[in-house]
Amino acid sequence: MSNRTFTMIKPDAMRNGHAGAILDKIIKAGFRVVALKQTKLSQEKAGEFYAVHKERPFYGELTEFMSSGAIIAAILEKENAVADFRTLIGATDPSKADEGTIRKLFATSVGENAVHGSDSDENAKIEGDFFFSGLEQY
Ligand code: 3AN
Repeated sequence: MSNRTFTMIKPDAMRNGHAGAILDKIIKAGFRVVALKQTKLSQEKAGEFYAVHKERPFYGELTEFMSSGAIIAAILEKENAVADFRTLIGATDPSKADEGTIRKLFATSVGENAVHGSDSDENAKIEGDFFFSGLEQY
């Protein structure tokens, strides 16, 4: 089991002014920031990041949305990071997310759902390395 996960604060949450509140919840939940940056994805880069969803009907919408504005990308560390972070953010569809979760509090729809969280240790490593060099991970 790895102790790291990867997250993005998505363009909807950035535009709606929720980035500070989301980072506060993450840190108060016991995650240590290993790496963090604000950036903006091109549609091509967003497509590369979400390549596993290439065949899904929402792929175009997803890559367009994810390249529509600034994001914050971060690597987070905590025991059982991947599973605990998925619990903290809640279900993909915010209307199905538990009370108090980040998506319940800050997401607007299944497409614009405020935050990304890695779904496995393997993907956490791939996704973190997509945004950060080894020197940037401490
Ligand atoms: P999660 O982000 O909870 O792991 P995935 O991996 O199923 O969910 O989906 C990746 C991203 O694709 C979601 N965060 C969401 O932005 C988008 N997405 C998923 N399902 C839909 C959908 N039915 N319509 C539009 N966008 C979707």
